[in-house]
Amino acid sequence: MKTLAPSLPNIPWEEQPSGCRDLVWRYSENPIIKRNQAKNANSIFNSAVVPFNGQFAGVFRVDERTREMNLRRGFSEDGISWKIDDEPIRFIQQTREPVESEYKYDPRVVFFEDRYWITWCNGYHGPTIGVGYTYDFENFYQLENAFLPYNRNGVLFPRKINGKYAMLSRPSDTGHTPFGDIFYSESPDMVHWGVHRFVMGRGYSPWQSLKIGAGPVPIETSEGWLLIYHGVLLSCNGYVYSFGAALLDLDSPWKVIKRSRSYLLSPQELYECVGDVPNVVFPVACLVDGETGRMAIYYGAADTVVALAFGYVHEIVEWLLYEN
Ligand code: BMA
Repeated sequence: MKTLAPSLPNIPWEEQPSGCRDLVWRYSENPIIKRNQAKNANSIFNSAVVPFNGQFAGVFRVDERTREMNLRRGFSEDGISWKIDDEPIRFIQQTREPVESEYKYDPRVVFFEDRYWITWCNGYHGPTIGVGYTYDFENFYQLENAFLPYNRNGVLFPRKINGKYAMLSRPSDTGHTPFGDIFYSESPDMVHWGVHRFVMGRGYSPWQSLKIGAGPVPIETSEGWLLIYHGVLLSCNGYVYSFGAALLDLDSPWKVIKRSRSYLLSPQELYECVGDVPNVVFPVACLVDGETGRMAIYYGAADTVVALAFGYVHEIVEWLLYEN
């Protein structure tokens, strides 16, 4: 089994606590980002980070104290301690008719070809998938929305597949969406999306019975794309968000090779269970060291703070293939 990702020797890392048999374990100093550590922030969560110039950069979901949802930029030397801007990112519009979005949230970021691509949930008569890019984390450009409303959790693959850009997404509604399955779409130019395919649906096991959605950018391995995804169940007290993993075919990612029946992480710590939205772990970014297979998973906790968890790509893939 091989992880086909570049090496990242300075990936944030903490060894598995002794006696812990979980495939994914939490950072002992969680949460790494507090709700109010940027100006006027009500909460900072569901945020995306990438390696940048030997250090790290990110696009953060910062809900303002007006409770408006927006994206801000941040930088870090070690991937753990972050400095987040005072103001939202102002995208330079490269759309045919510039339209300010009503809100922005839940970003994903991935570097490929020559730039950092950003997708997010963009308010345009309801939620849909916004697409943009930056070369330098100074100037940010926005393209057309990928899909018609309503859609969320748009996640790009880290390279073209069969010569096309490829994206996972989760068609939704205008509210809190009591349903949801993952679909695949492709594009020749990052503007026109089509050739839609069903990937996988809710209901495979109870933790993912209500809806599912793609999490971080898929990780390429010799056995297939490793996708970390969130799943939701409805309890008598509301939605409970956990996350698990799936393995998708390398050339036809709408074909699921294996999928987890058990979750990898569910809300159990206080900072995951108490906050603006209780009982949420929501993964959106994953740093990977191709050399060692180490993974650092960034997830939003209780829609309030950012937390970190660790694991090994090969252990999760082997568990999916042989044990799950
Ligand atoms: C989803 C999104 C996420 C959020 C989750 C739990 O619909 O709004 O941003 O983390 O609900 O509230």
